[in-house]
Amino acid sequence: LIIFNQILGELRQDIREQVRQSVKEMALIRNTILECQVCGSSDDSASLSAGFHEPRSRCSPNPCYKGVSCMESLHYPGYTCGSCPSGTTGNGTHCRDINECDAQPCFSPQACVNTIGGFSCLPCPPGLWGAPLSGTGLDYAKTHKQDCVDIDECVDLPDACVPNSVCVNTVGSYKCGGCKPGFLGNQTSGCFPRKSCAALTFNPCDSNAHCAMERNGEVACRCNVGWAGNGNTCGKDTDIDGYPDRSLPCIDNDKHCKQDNCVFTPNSGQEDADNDGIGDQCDEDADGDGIKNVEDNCRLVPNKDQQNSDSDSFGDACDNCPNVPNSDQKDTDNNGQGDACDQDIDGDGIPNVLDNCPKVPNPMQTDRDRDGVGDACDSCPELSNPMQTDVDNDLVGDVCDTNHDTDGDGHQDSRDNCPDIPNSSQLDSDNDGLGDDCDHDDDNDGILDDHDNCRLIVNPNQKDSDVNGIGDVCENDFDNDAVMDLIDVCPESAEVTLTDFRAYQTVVLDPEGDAQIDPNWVVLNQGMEIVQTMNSDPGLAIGYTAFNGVDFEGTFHVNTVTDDDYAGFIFGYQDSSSFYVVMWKQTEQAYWQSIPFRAIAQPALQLKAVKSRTGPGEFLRNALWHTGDTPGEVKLLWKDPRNTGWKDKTSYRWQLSHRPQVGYIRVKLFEGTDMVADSGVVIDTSMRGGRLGVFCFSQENIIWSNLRYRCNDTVPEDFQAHRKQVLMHIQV
Ligand SMILES: *[C@@H]1O[C@H](CO)[C@@H](O)[C@H](O)[C@H]1NC(C)=O
Ligand SMILES: *[C@@H]1O[C@H](CO)[C@@H](O)[C@H](O)[C@H]1NC(C)=O
Ligand SMILES: CC(=O)N[C@H]1CO[C@H](CO)[C@@H](O)[C@@H]1O
Repeated sequence: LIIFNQILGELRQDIREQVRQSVKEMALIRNTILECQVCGSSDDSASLSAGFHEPRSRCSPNPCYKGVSCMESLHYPGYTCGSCPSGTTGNGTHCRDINECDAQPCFSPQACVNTIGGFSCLPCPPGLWGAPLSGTGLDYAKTHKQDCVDIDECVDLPDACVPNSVCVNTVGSYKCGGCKPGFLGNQTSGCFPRKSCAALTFNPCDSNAHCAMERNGEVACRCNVGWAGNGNTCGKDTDIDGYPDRSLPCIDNDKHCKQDNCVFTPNSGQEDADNDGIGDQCDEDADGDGIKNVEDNCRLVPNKDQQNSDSDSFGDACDNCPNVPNSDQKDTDNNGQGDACDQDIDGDGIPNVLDNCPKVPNPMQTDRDRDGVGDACDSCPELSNPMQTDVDNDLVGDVCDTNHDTDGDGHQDSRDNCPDIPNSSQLDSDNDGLGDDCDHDDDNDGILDDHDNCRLIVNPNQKDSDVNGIGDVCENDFDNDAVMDLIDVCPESAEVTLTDFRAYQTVVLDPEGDAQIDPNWVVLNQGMEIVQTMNSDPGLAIGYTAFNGVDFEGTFHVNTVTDDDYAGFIFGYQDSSSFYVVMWKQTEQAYWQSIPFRAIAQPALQLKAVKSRTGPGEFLRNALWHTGDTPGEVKLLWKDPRNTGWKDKTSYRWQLSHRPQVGYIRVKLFEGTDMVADSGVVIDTSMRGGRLGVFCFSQENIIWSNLRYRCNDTVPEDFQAHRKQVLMHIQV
């Protein structure tokens, strides 16, 4: 207890001590405050305690930079300032703006806008897109960057280019190109679906017409066989020569809407010498001189006097050599003076007697083999052959004729510009000796064919302003032959432009026999109509143009009731032993000469491949007559099972498709508007292309009218179907 009391006493002493201490301290603080003059008295502090003189605050008014906090301090000067606001730098009392743009936070230096205490970036430039950026402080500016990425206008702007055209995105912009494949037009006019007959919402064609696509993508209407007109309006065309029986109310004044001036006899040229509205072909007095054609020695030139100074059948008024008999009236240079009386037949300035090619213009007279026959007309320009014999009528002289033709296109290897690729047309656009078909740069402009937007015309710059994939220099005339593609029968061959048989080679198929006379060919309508007037031996008139794939059509009409013999047409002609013929007879008949063998003709329309060992002569003559195979001469590929012959004074239209690259042949025959025969798909590769012509055998007064050929290498759809069928047959 004594110890407890002792401890208690010490504790009491301690507490007293502490109270005395605190009282002392309190007094000291009070004195300090009282002594304080500097602080002065504020209203607030005054109200604190009425009894004291309040000291003034060092932070009021705020001595720091605007917006920076102030804290009183025991140290001089009695306050401290907080740190400068972000975006500025300094000690708190004084703060300076930082230029964040120095850190280049924006897409471009020019796009950065420095503000007091921060920065902001201008929006991305046109064509680019990025989120807006602004901020404060260097650190922020250094760690953030305005991102502007390219806008793909082609995707994001639905109307950037006209619909269905090519849109090309570029950085910051875009370009509009041509129309997409399958569309036609441009950025101004718009791009519209390439027309197609199937897609027409409104059929503009006559009910007797069909719709066809032109090369330029336009839709055209063509009257069906047996109808004529402009396609929008068609009328019956009994003689199938392209002119309707009655005039048609066409709005475009198309000449094919005018009434046919010979309704029942084909005359595709509508020739009318006396302008009496009746065509020469059916006008009993074509020149209107009062003398009927059959008696008139000038059928087309009025000559009442019938004067005829020489002994040929042409009166002076229409005789191009009035004083020299010339029943052929041939006039090679078309100068109005017949060859028989022309001192310079070819008009090359060199008189016939001195000219080494009297019938082919060659002012230079070049003659490499010095055989007296100029190169221009020499069938063997490098081998002497003054006689120019050419037994097989292939225009290659016998001495240089090898008949060695690896690819079967009718051009012997030594003359074939593509000896291993069948190419009858021998087209060589750049004249480099290499045919287009084995030349990878047909026009020699350094741009390979597969990439050349004008394959046949030199255009190294490939300029294509309307971006349609066809170069400017060949836009409307692909082969540069001055005939617009629209009417060009061979838009991709400068050598063939329009159907024209005005220049032709005659081939007599029985030169030995004199059973009958040779045919007499008359060519009308700028080469689109041929008339044969004589009852003759078999003969051909063959155009000089050689074709690969071709479509060939024409109207066939026997304009007499006399005789009942053969007539037809030729394709794939390579020489007088190698060609295809489509021939037709009126009645069945055995040939009157049974030597060398008996030949029986049936009336059926027939398709024959002639590959003759003997060539022109009795064998080939009888083999042609015979409806059947004659080994070594003729193969009958097809005959019309109806076995009916042609009718007098009736028009028939044939349509032939020949695609030698695959051996496809198909012939259709129309009588009036009806198809009466169709060979179906016939495959034969004996002739890989060749020339076209017409054929007659003992029949007179044949008209081949409204002739039309077209280059066409497109293999028809029925070819594949046919192949499948044949294959299945083989498998079974
Ligand atoms: C666009 O096509 C229209 C109509 O075919 C034609 O008149 C115009 O010249 C073309 N414009 C250009 C730039 O090719
Ligand atoms: C070319 O032949 C094909 C197939 O036979 C045919 O469809 C097309 O119409 C022909 N082209 C021309 C321009 O006649
Ligand atoms: C056999 C044949 O026709 N061959 C080619 C000849 O040339 C044309 C065009 O140049 C090609 O399309 C043929 O295929």
